[in-house]
Amino acid sequence: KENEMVKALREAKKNQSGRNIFDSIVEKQIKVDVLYEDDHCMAFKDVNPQAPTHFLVIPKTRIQMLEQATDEHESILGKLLLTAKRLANERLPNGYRVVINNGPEGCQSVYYLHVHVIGGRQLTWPPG
Ligand code: D5M
Repeated sequence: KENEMVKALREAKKNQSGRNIFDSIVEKQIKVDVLYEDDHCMAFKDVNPQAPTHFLVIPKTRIQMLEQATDEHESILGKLLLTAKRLANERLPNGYRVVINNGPEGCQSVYYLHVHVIGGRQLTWPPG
C-alpha cells in the first residue's frame, strides 16, 4: 500500500515537471487553432470548451504553474493578461472570465501555465 502511494506521488511529480502537450504546441509539433502569436506568447482555442468562446493564452517559455512564477516572470505574466484582455475585448463585448487553475485542488490538468478566457454566455459564480 505504501509503495503504491510512493509510486503514485512520484508519477504525479513527474507529470508536473516534465514536458507536456503545451510544449509540443509551442514547438508546432501539434496543430491547434491559433488566435494570436508573438515572440512571447500564443493564444489558441481550448479543445474542450466550457462556453461558446474558450481560448488559452500561454507563454512561449515554460512555467509549470502560477505558484512557480517569480519576479523574473513579471513581464511575461503582464503580457499574458494583456493579450487575454485584447483578444477577449475583440470577441466578447458583454464580458468574460479569465482563469488560472493552479495545482490539484485548483483543477490544473496541464502543468504548463495557461490563462483561460471563457465567455459567450452568462457565466455563474461561484465556479465549481
Ligand atoms: O486546463 C487545461 C486545458 O487545456 C483544458 O481546458 C483542455 C485544454 N487542452 C488540453 N490539450 C489541448 C490541446 N491539444 N489543444 C487545445 N487545448 C487543449 P487546466 O487549467 O490545466 O485544467
